[in-house]
Amino acid sequence: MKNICVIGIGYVGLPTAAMFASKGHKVVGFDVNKKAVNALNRGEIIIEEPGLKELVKQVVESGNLTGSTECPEDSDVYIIAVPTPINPDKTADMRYVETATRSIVPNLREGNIVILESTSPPRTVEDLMLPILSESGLEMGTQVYVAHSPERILPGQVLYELRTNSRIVGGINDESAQAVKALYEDICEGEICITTATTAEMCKLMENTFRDVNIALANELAKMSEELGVNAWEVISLANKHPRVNLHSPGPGVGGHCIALDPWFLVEKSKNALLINQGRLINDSMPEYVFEKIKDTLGGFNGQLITLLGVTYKPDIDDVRESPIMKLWSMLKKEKVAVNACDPHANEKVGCMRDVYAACYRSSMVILCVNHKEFKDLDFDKIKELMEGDAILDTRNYFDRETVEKAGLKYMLLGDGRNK
Ligand code: SAJ
Repeated sequence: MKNICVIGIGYVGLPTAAMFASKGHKVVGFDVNKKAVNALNRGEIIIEEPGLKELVKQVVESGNLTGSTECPEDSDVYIIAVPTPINPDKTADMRYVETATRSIVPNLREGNIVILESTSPPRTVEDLMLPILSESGLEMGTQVYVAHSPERILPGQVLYELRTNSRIVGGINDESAQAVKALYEDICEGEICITTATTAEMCKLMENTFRDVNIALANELAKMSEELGVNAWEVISLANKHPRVNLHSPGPGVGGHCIALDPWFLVEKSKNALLINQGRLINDSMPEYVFEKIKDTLGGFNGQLITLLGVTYKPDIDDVRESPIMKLWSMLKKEKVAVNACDPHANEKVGCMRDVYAACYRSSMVILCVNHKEFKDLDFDKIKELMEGDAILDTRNYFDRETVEKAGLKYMLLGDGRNK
């Protein structure tokens, strides 16, 4: 059993803390967010993640997990899982990692383990963390073990993936990597691969960058398809029958605090990240591409009401961070367009409507932005009755064209250039 301090009890830190606590470790979730810490000590959570509420309640009641706004003094292991946002100029904002690292130094003891889980630019462990940790007077790698072990968990299935995904452990030396591997074997049934800290940083970034560049390819295909008179979704479906082709899906943009941000860490650090930079620009162009499509369909904005179905960054979760739909919504607000934004999952402070049909009432155009399960099998006859206009724009290939058209509505699909 070890005393573990998880610094940052957010989307990654809290599930990780709960998992270690469920294996008998004594875990303290250290966070500056008093609301999160107080909720934790009540056995509650402030994020939506299936199964997490029950697990947190169980380990808090067992006494193995507590929250604190102070860094505990007697930890054996420190896991840093704080945000690594991007500045407006697309450079990495590493202040939270730096602050978290500094908070460890006064309590650091021989034999301690320090793990960076936060997704970070290459060389963060070597160039940012080690000089700070060395202020303790202890020798890194022999008296204190240091590693980077990025998470790969998919929001919405976090607890399952924490347990089953393979993990990369990148140590500043082999002793560090071995010590951290032994620790993660308590919660991870997947393969645990050993490497260097900087290689681990690069792996994490390349995993998400691979996805972002492939989504950009799909978005570029959508634009080309509208230009050339084909349906991008049909091209993708047929091309993916090739055994080694996996075209991704177009959409109204790429959101989330990972795919939309991580590639910028490489653009900042390498002058060779040209394709990666272009991919980000293509994906970030999609909210405006959809905005222009709305404007063209309506023949300009003249007081119409518009309905956005879904504002989170992906289906069936509450997270709106970097959501492209939030960008689209603010573009419409800037043009003084009346918008009913409907989302059954977004947290209440976002200010969304919850009822689809109320959101469609007197609407000139309904845009399906996020394929939440609640938007499947809608009653389009009822929507037709409620709307003032008849335009339905599907940005996710989620609705059935025939069903929509049978109700007397005009169905448009992002990336479908047929019937131009
Ligand atoms: N998206 C598309 N088209 C696609 C796939 C996704 O437009 O074909 C959009 C989604 O709508 C969303 C965004 O991309 O706005 C990102 O969605 P996602 O499900 O791909 O990514 P995340 O951020 O929920 O999770 C990713 C995962 N990384 C990979 O799949 C390589 C997850 O494993 C990581 O742990 C996570 O980022 C992270 O925390 O880094």
